[in-house]
This record gives sequence, structure tokens and C-alpha cells, in this order.
Amino acid sequence: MATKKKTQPGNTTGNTKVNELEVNKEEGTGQFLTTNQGLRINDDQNSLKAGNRGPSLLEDFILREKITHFDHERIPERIVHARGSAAHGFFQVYESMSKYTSARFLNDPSLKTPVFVRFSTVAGSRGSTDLARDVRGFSVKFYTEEGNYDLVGNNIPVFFIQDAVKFPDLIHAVKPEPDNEMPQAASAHNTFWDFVSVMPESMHMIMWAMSDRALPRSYRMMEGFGVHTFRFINARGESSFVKFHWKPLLGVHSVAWDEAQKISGKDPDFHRRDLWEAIENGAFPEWEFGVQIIPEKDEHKYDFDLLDPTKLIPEELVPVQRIGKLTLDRNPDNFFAETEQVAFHPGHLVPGIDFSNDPLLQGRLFSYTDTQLSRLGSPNFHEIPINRPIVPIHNNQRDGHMRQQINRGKVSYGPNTMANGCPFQAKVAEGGFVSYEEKIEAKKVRERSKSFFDHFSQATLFFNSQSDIEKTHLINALRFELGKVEIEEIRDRVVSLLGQVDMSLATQVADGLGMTVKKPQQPINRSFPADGNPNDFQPVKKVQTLQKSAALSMNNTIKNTIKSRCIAVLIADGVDEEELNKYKNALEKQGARIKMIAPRLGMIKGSGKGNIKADMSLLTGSSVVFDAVLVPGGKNVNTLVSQPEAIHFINEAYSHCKPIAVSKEGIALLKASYVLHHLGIDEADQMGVLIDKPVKQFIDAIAQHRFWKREVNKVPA
Ligand code: HDE
Repeated sequence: MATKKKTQPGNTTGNTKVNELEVNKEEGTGQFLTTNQGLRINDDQNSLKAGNRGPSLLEDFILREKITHFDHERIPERIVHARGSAAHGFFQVYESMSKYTSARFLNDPSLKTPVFVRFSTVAGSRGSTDLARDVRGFSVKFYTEEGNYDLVGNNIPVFFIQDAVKFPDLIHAVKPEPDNEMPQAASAHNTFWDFVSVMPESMHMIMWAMSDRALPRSYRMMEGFGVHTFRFINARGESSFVKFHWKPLLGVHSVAWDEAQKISGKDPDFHRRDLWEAIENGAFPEWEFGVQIIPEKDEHKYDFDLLDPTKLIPEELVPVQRIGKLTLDRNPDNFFAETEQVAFHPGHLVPGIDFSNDPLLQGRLFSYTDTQLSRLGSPNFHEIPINRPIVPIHNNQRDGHMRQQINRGKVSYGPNTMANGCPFQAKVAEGGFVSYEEKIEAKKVRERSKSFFDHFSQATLFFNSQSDIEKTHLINALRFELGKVEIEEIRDRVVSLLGQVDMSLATQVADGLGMTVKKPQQPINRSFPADGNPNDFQPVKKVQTLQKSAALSMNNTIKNTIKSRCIAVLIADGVDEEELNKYKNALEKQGARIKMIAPRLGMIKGSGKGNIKADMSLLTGSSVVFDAVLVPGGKNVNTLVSQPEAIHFINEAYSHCKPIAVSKEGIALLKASYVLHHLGIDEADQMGVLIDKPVKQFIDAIAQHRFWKREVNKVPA
């Protein structure tokens, strides 16, 4: 049946050519403009006035409705994780995990569970850059047939603190300083490092946060972790401990720190755009869901405490089983309605999953409902479409701000007889949730278990597991961050804490700061109760049984794909079309995205008869937002050599260790740049600079992501 073309009342855009597909996506297509009461509006251009030059009338209910709504458009941003981006998708388990958990979405491989996933930074406000050195949030809402399950994790498997009571302090310390609201989205300032310097439990997380993990290339290329130990419970009520992981199928990759800072200026939406565009282009991001399962009887087997969120379980001790896959395949329709209003909560559980007694997790269980009440403004936040479960809700909760559900009948209490006892409780066999019956015999105390006191061993394990380049990046990050700290005593304390992790690390950081590593001040740990004896609260360092863990280094990640990588092609009039097309076709076949960058926008003349459209000019396109650069041959090279921006493009790509491929003629651009002053032609190949080489070699180089070894000779940024 032929579809009837919709008319567009009131479309007065005249000669603007509107893309029909986009128009059809718009909610108001073919509809009249109305008030929120459904009244059709006749004039949205003029307010009601006493005469066309007279005062506006209070009676203009249309004006008042519109302005009132506008005045209330903003809601408080999240106190942490304010800056975020999200997408829809689905999750499917590979094989039934019923041996360990009764959670239905983990039992049935034929089930496709819808998900909504939000990634975020922690410290910055909503409008801050995506490229801050920061932990990234990785929150997954599973809309399961048994209700919503939220896994609200991070891209780093441990946390700064062990007890929820310290969270407001940590966040106050890292957020902009309260007198002058500076710096935005940055931990490089006095208050953060002051806190760290007297909280040795943060040392393990500091190692991660100062590593390149805190500078992801893309949300699609970072791992996710549940952080806390949780419980799986099977149908027989048996429990095992479990740690959750997300493993990206594109590998784990990062950008360089200098690059991150520049991207923050060139494109502060870099991660948001990357996620959005990948999904729009059909390059759907994928992660495998991993679990480390620890039998209940092994609770005390390790030299760290499973309940301590500053510790991970090395994969050498408990391997990660990959049990399912997450795919993100749809962008939100509306940022506010979905990404902003989504309300995650570690306490949104389904039968088969339960909490451990991790004191950080326990505190979170209070915080997330409380924060939604303040942010979304009503206990009915579960009725916002993005938060609604896919199963019906029946209970005796009623009313409140913005209630959507229209409950029928007289009965809003239980037990009752007037509604035959409905809604009634579900037996376990009917999907009723029961908490795990953990035996607890304890005194009521404010105390921390001594098993939480080793603050350094895993920090050392992390440092030892890094490649040389990763160690250098980490050291430089600490030099940068502490270099921004103005109070010398704070630097002294942090550097001496680093000495507890690794003396070579501390010495190198100290060298960069022009200081020496001092002996730790006593007490190292300043967080002890008023009546406590400081000596009882000092960290201990156990003898490390494991020297290295391969999974902790990004150097060991997957490097076998160029899918969705962005390649800049520098062109100008006279570019060799044949060569250009050969590269373009081969790269696109592997899933890469090509952007043509020319001295100006518009059509660029090829060496033959064709014209090539420039996607960006040297003014709008910057090397820092690309993964690799290609300079095809032809007369274009002469023009490029005369353009300082083109030379800068190559220099930056080189100093950020990106693969560069040039044609025989393109070598002139390398000569005009810094590259061939730093690199001998004979070593260029191994350093990811390919001169007149087959396209296959370029593809392999892009899959390597970066040639960090270039940095060994200290390349200027
Ligand atoms: Fe959160 N955290 N958090 N957190 N958190 C919030 O909840 C909180 C912690 C995490 O994309 C808030 O809805 C406390 C660890 C993510 O919407 C708030 C403590 C981990 C997100 C809150 C922690 C996280 C949040 C702010 C210490 C990693 C973003 C807005 C006890 C496992 C969720 C909101 C999203 C958000 C409190 C510690 C992850 C204030 C009190 C550890 C990914 O409720």
C-alpha cells in the first residue's frame, strides 16, 4: 500500500531543503503545534498584547506555559558522573550459568535482554571535557523479565577508599576547590593530593588513575568492572562470590596525555561523538561479560580481603570466564529523557544476584535512591520511561510528585481482604526475591578489619605489571599532577607514599619535581578515630606472592582490528586519485572510517578527471582526533608542504605515536616535518612510519594502535 505523504502544517521554512528521512524521525512530523493541554496554537510568534505596541497581558496562558516550562528545563546534575553518554543495546548469555545463579537472564542463551548503558567521567560537571584524566563510569541497566538489574561499575577495577563514609570527603577533595571553583574536571590540584597524601588506602587506585587507563581512546575501547565482590545464588540457595568484568572486543586502548589535553580543546565531545557515530555507522560496540567466581569456602584463601574494594583478584589466581556478550546498537532519541534521567542503583537486583558486605557497596545502597530523589525530584522516578522495567509493577505505593500510574480501586494496603489479598507475595519458585541468609555473629562496631590494611602490595603488583612505556606514562602523569600541587609538604607526603609502592617509581617522580624521596612521616595514615592509637591504623605491606599480572597491562590487549578507526587523508588539488582510491577501498573494507582533509573545504581536483569532497579543512580537522594519517601521492604534496598546518598535522600525529603512511612523493612532507629529523629512514617501518609501502602494512600498523616506542627518544609534543 502506498503511504500517504504527510502534510506539514505551518512549515514556512521556504527554500530550506529538508532531508525527508530526518524529518520523519522528528516527533512532530505532520502534527499541529499544541499547548501541553493539547490545544492547537494559532500564533507561536507573538505574545498577547494590548495593542501591537502595548504591554503584554497576564492572561496569555500560552506564553506563560511555554516560559514556565523553559524556566524549569534544567535539573540538578549528578553530583558525580555528571558528564555522560549512553546507548541502547542487548545482552545475551552464551551458556546457562544456572550452576551458580538463578538469574533468568544468565540462564537462558536464547534470551536477548534489552540494556541501556551510560558511560561517564566522575569529577567534571555536565559540560566538561570528555578527555579529563579520570575514572570512567560504566553503568548497565538490564531490563530483565524479573525486573531491572543495574550493574553500576567503572573502567577501573578498584576504588580510592574502603568505606562509604569517606566518599563525600574524596569527592570534595577532587572536585573544583570551593573558594574559586577551580580546576574543572581535573585531579591535578592541592585538595585532591592533600587527601591522597594522608589516605594510603588510595595508592592502588592512584596507580590506575595515573596510568593511561584514565585516558581511554574511546568508551568502546575500555574495560568495565563491577569493582565490589558480589554474590551469585543458585536455585538451591547456594552462594559463590563473584567479580564482574566487561571485556571490549576492540581491545583496550588509550590516547597520550598531551593528546588528551589538545582534544579537550579541539573536540571536548570526542568520546560522546565517537560512541554516537560508531552506532550510527553500524559499528556496534561489543563487550564480553566476564565473571570470576570464588567458591564460598575460599573466602579467606587470599592474602587480601574479598570485601576490600581497593583490591582486585588477579586473573592468574581466578581466571575470568567470558559468559555472554553486550552489544550497543541504538542511540538514544533524546539526551535528556534518556541519558540524563536514567537512574542507576546498585540496589536494583534480580533473584540470583546479591550483595557482599563490602562497606563501600553497602553505603552505595543508601546513596543512589537518595540522589534520584534530589535529582529527579520525586519518588516516582521509576515511572520515567527510561527507568521503567519491562515487567508490570504492582504494589501499594501511591501518589507523590508527577505520578503517572492511575491506580484503580480502594485498596492500597496489605494485608487486605477487599482485593483478595492482592497484590500477593511471590514464592521463591515464582520468582520472589529473598536475601541470602548469611550468618552473622558480631559486635556492633565502627571498625575496619585488619585484613584491609595492606595498601601497597597490589599497587606494586600493578606497577610491576606495566610495560616500560606504560611505566613512563604513569611517572609522567604523577609528575604532572604533583607539579600542579603548590604545597610542598603534600608533594613530599605523596612521593614518600609512592616509595612504599616502588622506590624507582618514587625516585623518578621526585626527580621530575626537583626533590628527593623523604622517609614516610609518622603516622602515614591520618584516618583514625579520635580515640584511636595512630599506630593501630598504619598500613602493612605483605610479601607479594605474584610478581606480575598480564591482564593489568594494556600492552597485552587485542591488536588485530582496525574496525571503526578514523584515518585522516591529507589531500589537495592534484592528488593521485588512483592511489587514493586503492587505500580508501582497502581501509574501508577493514571497517575503518576515512576523512579527507584539505587546505580548504569544497571539491578538490584529482589528478584524473574526478573531484574529491573535502570532509574537513586543515582549520577544522586536527590530527589529535584521528588514529592514523595517510598522505597519498600526486601534486597535492607540493601544496601541503607549503601549509604550516599540514606540517603541524604530521608532527602531532608523529609525536602522539600514530601510524603514518606516505606515498613516494609524500616523503617531501615528512622531510618538511620533524619526523625525518628524529627517525632514520631505515628504522621508519618499525616505528610505524610507512613510506611507499603496501596498504596491508598500513592496516597492520593501525591495528597496533600506537608506536609508543617513538617516545623513548623524547619527541617534543
Ligand atoms: Fe557512585 N554515585 N558512589 N560509585 N556511581 C553515583 O548516583 C556513590 C562508587 C558510579 O551513569 C550517584 O545517580 C557513593 C563506586 C557510576 O548515572 C551517587 C559511593 C563505583 C555512577 C553515587 C560511590 C561507582 C555513579 C550520582 C561510595 C564503581 C554513574 C548520580 C559509597 C563501582 C551512574 C547517581 C550513571 C553515580 C554515590 C562509589 C560508580 C551520588 C556514596 C565504588 C558509574 O548516588
